[in-house]
Amino acid sequence: MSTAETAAQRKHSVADSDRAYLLDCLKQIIHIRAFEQCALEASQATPPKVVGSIHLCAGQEAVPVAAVAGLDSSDQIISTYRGHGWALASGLPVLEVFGEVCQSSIGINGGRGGSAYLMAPWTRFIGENSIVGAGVPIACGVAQANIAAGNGRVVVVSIGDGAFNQGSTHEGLAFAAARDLPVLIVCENNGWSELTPTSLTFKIARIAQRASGYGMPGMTIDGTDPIAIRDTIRHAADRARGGGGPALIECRVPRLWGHYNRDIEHYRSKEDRQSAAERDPIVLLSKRLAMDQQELDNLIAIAKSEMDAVLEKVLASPLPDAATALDHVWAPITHSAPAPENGEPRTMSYIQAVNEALTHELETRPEVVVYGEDVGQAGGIFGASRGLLKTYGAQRVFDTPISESAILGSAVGAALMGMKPIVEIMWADFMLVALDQLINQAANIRYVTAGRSSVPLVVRTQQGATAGSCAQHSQSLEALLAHIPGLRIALPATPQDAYDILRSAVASPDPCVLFEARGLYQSSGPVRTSGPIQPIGKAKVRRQGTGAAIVTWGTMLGAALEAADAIRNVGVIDLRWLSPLDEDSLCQVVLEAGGRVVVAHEANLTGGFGAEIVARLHEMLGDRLPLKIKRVGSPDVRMPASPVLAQRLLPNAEKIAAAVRAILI
Ligand SMILES: Cc1ncc(C[n+]2csc(CCOP(=O)(O)OP(=O)(O)O)c2C)c(N)n1
Repeated sequence: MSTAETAAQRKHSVADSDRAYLLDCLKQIIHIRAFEQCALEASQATPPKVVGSIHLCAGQEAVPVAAVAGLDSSDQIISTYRGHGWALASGLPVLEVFGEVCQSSIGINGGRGGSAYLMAPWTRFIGENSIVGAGVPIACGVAQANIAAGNGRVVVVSIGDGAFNQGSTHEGLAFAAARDLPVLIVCENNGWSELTPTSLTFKIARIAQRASGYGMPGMTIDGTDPIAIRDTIRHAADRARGGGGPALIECRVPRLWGHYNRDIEHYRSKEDRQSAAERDPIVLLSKRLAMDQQELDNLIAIAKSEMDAVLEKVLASPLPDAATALDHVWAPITHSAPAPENGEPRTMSYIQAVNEALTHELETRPEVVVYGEDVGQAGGIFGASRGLLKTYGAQRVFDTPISESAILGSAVGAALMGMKPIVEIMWADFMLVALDQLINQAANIRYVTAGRSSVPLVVRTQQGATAGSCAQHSQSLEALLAHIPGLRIALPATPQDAYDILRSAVASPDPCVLFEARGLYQSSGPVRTSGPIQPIGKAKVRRQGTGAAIVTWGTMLGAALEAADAIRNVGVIDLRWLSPLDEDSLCQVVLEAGGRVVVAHEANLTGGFGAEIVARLHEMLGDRLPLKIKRVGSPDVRMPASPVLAQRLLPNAEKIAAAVRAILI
């Protein structure tokens, strides 16, 4: 049989309706390949025209192209760092995508995201993620927002096979399944987890087998076949849109090039590379369409020269303006005066005040949702959300799996889409298993998108040592998060502040973490619930005094006041917010106290926020007056469960008073 006859026969074997679609897919795949080829060459040029690591998707292009074909035009996409193909298939302008890969001012993020963290949440392409698995919980939150909006959208989150051993992937799958979220988890299984074959790290034949463990359908398909991909995605998307919940779609793809641009693949056999090359979707599709080599070469050459022209334009565009490097870490703060207190106060406990604030926000803001472990039916283990599920329903107040990454990550996704999630992390210590979603995700988004997007979520947690609490339930962790640009941090210490600060945090355009004080939950005091929202970042002078000043926050406020009462003329300032820090009030109090300062906090001293206060006071006031400063905190040990041992370590009124007396000598 002649070659011509074979080609003719093949032509007939593809239905006419599929032909146009497959040809279109082939052209898109060639377009993406040209992009990746150009980016690779630019990164290998001397000197390199693209700096840093880039992760290219050669061999995997059919997945984004055909998945998008199976989706509705408003469905959304989250990809990994290997996401250029997804960005282009989603319709982002090629110049802006290439500009971002080159960290140029014309990049979609003005060079702040780069190749591996390109973000465009204002489009259907929400963004890439450079943290393996992190996109899955975020997709859950986007899906929550879609359900709340009733817009019928589905979210696709694409991850690699290696990512299926990542905790946040498991948590996201569990969360999506528990809530029947319209999320499609697309696994681009290229057989490699960076430099390691994933066969070494899985004891299952197909990743999609995992799906049944979560109670969702799982399919394994050929990730080079645009028809299989489109149809599987379309079917799963229709099911999810109809309330059927998430699905896991494993697409088997070849990885044609290395893990990243400088990967020489010394660890990979020739045979493996060869068998990947045979599965190149360009080769397979052109054969399926019986395209002759000349026609294919022409398409490739045209795409390459178009892409060279794009790169040229990018390289001719200005670099980002270095003067903007500090912009968009946080939303600007308007320095208004504290709102006047009005209305009659009612006496209530700290935890009741939290409940009142949650009630107010749910009542007045339809975008607010309140969730976490035990938050719904039980009303929170401390009672903060008691009664809220009954009043506001299970779409707005609900229980989650024990999945802190999914709780925080879904809050990121929901906030990104305009919701106002208020999530509870039962104990601050538990936040440590999920810090990625706060530090790598929430804190970055405003900055990376140059202020076009933000994630104004609120995390409520509680901390501190109480009688019998063990080393894993007693830490004071505020310094850890106050270190992170992009987050707002507060520590309410009175019932009134528990109410006011929560309401201010909900009004804040930036992510806020509130460290409440478990030891104070049952303490009572007057609370005005009728006043306006207080500005964030305002300290409160609790005692006036010119002899010395105690600077404190959170659980140490009571001890500081007791210490001040024991000595004449000692001022106390309760910082309340560590970010933003009220430097003006701090300086004023310290100036009034003649530079004699005790900084008191429950956390241990090394790297505690007290060290930051001391450094700032020296920088701000060191040349105006002599400073005499002492810090009081826990020593650098782990916290024992025994109250006898713990009391020996924890700061208290006597220790603070002793420090004040020492600086008064
Ligand atoms: C949480 C986390 N751990 C490790 C890494 C380093 N890392 C980057 S890519 C990668 C391999 C991921 O493999 P896979 O999920 O299969 O995706 P692929 O790179 O093959 O697309 C690793 C380990 C990371 N970025 N994030």
